[in-house]
Amino acid sequence: MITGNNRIKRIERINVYIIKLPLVKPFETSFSVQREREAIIIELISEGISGWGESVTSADPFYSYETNFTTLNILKEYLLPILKELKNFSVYDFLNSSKRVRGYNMAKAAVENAILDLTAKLNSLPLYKLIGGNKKRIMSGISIGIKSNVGELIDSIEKAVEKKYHRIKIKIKKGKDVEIVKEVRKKFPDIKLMVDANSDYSLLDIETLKELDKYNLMMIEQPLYYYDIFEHSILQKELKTPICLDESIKNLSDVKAAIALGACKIINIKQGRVGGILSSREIARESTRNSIKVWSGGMLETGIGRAFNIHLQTLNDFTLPGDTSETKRYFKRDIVHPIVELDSEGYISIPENGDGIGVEVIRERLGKPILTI
Ligand code: OSB
Ligand code: MG
Repeated sequence: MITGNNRIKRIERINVYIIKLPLVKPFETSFSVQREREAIIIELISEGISGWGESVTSADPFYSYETNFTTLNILKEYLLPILKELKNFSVYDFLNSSKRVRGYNMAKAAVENAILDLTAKLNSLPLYKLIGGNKKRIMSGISIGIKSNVGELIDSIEKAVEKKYHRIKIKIKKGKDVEIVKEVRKKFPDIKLMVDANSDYSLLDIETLKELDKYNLMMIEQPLYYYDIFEHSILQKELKTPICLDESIKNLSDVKAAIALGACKIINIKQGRVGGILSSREIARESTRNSIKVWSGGMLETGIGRAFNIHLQTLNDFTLPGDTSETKRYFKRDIVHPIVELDSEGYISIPENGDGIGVEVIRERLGKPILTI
């Protein structure tokens, strides 16, 4: 388990890459249609060993106000210079020294992740052991985007059910909600099903959201605007279906506020959104202590970011299936191997191809660094 004793002498070199991977299929949410994953990848080198991290930001500020552009700026001007100054340091030293930079959780998480991968490798440990996880495999889940017609959606769900995904999430937005859920339920009365609105509704839509109570959904993810923690507490009192917060939760303080207000019953922890793996672990602990269930979300990450999500889910507090799907559902060609695949029971095994994140980065696919420090 990671302690302040897991120290790194110094970071000798830092490479930052930016890559674009086309998505196998466009991914439509209430806020955008995404056709490619543009990812910032960080490589930290110490004693000849590379630790890797990926920023979960995308090009546009539609999910979050952090974007690839803001991440690059914060990395270059603040976080990487802070990191370069540290000597004989632990991940906690980096987190403390970067506290002065307010916000930018996704940029901070990318660096924290790379430090954790490097720390694990320097200590010859797989990442999940370093962070105190102990599952041999984790559950899978799939997030299916908005489709142009219900038939297409039903086909996608059919395929996911065949693959044995442990739960299916469908994206909804205003006007593509109750009728669609009704059709899906008619076709699949028993599957574990949930919806994600990505903040498309307001309390004015309460009647529509209450209609969703009829369909035995595991949860409704982020129905209201991203900063509406209080409004979610009003909505939760009107709904039988649990609310799951995603965009609204950026740190432990948000979790405490959500719990105190009764704003949700479930939290989608995206490690990038909350500032990294260690913050996620704290949030998961606090949630469990307060009978709030958690799961790990995804941001269409490449195999690097996905590996962190998988290791995170080996912690016992992650009791619900997350948004971790097979690689080939996102990309034809990922930047790591091995790729993520489901076993015959729909589980995902923990990558252990070497220490740390346990996946090997295919360097040729990264191209040249856009920044070297
Ligand atoms: O809201 O969970 C979300 C993807 C991009 C941005 C936001 C979200 C998502 C997903 C897909 O739902 C999760 C994944 O499969 O990685
Ligand atoms: Mg979501």
